[in-house]
Amino acid sequence: MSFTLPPLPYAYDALQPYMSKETLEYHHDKHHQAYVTNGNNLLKGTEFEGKSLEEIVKGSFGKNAGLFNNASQHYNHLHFWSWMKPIGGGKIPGALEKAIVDGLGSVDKMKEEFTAAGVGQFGSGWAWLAVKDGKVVVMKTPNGENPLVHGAKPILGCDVWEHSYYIDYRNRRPDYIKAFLDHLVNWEYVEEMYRKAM
Ligand code: MN3
Repeated sequence: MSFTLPPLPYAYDALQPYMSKETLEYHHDKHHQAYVTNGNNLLKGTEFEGKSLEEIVKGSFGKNAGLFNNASQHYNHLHFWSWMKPIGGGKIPGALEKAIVDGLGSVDKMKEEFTAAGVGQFGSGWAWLAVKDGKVVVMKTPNGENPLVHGAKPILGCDVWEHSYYIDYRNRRPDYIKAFLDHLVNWEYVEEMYRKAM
């Protein structure tokens, strides 16, 4: 299997004003494309050829840093585009909301912890909601790492690399994460991943 870059699931200008056309053009067409191109080059001739993306991410972690970084970022970004939608945020589907309340106390508490994780990730990385030991937890990871390599399953991730927000928010990462949670998250897709993770 080789990596391919699917088109965005919405128009480049569909997430405005919270995420601009320019950000999505750079982030999807340049950054994500680079992970796909580099990942395919690094995959050639390795034991991971023919494996699924998830198997490549888990198997290359700690063994083949170049391949891992690109494969993991490909995985993260594939989901990241679907974790957002036009007029997102809003009501969280019931079963997922219950799991969030069970794991983290309340929806407000979840948003607070998720924001703190994203703001507190020094340098590049991701803030996550993940399922670990049957519970919804908040995590943060550096660079391209994701919960899959830390014994958990990601159900929502926010890219806090500067390329994800600098054009629209400059240095205001907290404002970007707030806009992501309040106006961009596709909670139906989060719930779909939650169901698969349980
Ligand atoms: Mn990115």
